Amino acid sequence: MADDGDNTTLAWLASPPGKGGIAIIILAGPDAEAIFGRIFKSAGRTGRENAGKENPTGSGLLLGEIFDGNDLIDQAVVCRPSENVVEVNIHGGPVVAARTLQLLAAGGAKVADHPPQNLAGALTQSYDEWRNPAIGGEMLAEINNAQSSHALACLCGQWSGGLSRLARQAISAMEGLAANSPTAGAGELAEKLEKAAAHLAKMRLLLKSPEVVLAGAPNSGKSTLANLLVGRPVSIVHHAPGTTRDWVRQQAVLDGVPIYLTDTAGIWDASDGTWSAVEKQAVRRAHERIAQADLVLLLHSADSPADAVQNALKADHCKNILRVRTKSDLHAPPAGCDLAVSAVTGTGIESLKKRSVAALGLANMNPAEPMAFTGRQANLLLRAAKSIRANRPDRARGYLAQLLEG
Ligand SMILES: Nc1nc2c(ncn2[C@@H]2O[C@H](COP(=O)(O)OP(=O)(O)OP(=O)(O)O)[C@@H](O)[C@H]2O)c(=O)[nH]1
Ligand SMILES: [Mg+2]
Repeated sequence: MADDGDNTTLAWLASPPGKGGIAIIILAGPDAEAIFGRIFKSAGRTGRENAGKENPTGSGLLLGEIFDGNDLIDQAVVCRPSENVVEVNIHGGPVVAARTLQLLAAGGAKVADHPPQNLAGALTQSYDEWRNPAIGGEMLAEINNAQSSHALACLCGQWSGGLSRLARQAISAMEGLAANSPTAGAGELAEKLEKAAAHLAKMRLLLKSPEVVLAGAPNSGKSTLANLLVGRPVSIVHHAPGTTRDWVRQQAVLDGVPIYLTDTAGIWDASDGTWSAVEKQAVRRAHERIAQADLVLLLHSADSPADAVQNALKADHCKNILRVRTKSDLHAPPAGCDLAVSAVTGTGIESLKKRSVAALGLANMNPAEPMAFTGRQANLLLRAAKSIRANRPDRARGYLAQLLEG
């Protein structure tokens, strides 16, 4: 089946690339059994009655271990769906899958980038416009990074619509055009491609889950707000200032956008040398998290002002700061304060989520809109746009075909 018309034995990763629970590797061809036999030690057919039996053969599932010499690589469940085909199920970390493929290659298998029938076939047989294997492969590689349904929609929309549809429309707009001839509506078309490329930074931020850090003076309500946004009591809350020492980082979803939210120790001016050694470390660790933030929510309340903290943040080179007045149920926010919340009554929390997403530049992302999510895609879109503007539809078509098909 997979011997490419000669006597080659192929090995390929049949599960999506990237992190996952299990990885499936298929070995197919005349030497499949021999190559696999060199790295696999069977522990017997699965099922109590077969445990410990030597070299069980035939159909059914085999449990065993994969070795590189004396080094144990992983446990594996193995089956033979047909003659000369071995299906190997191992744990899904990319390192284990890569090492297993390397071992099979060292044993004589040819490692293929994708199944012989090609990834497009694996994704769908149904619609021509869905045969975009390069974008589909990149989507599968990124899919585990999409940590909310909105992020998933923005990613998956590019394969079945968005980016793929735009590229197909652009190709058909240039169908049959000779080299050095202008494309109708060239400027508008090139702009659409450039716009799709410009979305790369946003898509990367969305897929990595931005780092949002809660900062403020002790007792300003950071931990209370962290617990509310995460949806469970992840940090200790107490009326005594200085409760949080080690920072606490958890996933949360703000208005559909997945983020990592970090609650930090309260920061205050200790120029009088009143910090204890532990407090000093806690504040240093808070600054470390703030320096890496995509957005800092700087909390302040009537009893915990922000000015000293804001000065302290300057050293962290933190540009994206949203000032949030807390405990609005206890003290009415001062005039001119445009973002006030109460973690007790919930007032202002929805507005805080929306403002945070906007401050991250991730508001109003429409999953149907064409958006590049890899550097390869953005690069090809920009090249295609440049070619269209230079009246080279032949080149532009080539770049766009490459975008879709690899
Ligand atoms: N009424 C009211 N009390 C709040 C609100 N937010 C926090 N508090 C109270 O303020 C006190 C301090 O809250 P924390 O969330 O522990 O404050 P923090 O900023 O994490 O404090 P440190 O960890 O010490 O820096 C607790 O008694 C909370 O119950 C709020 O919105 N309304
Ligand atoms: Mg705290």
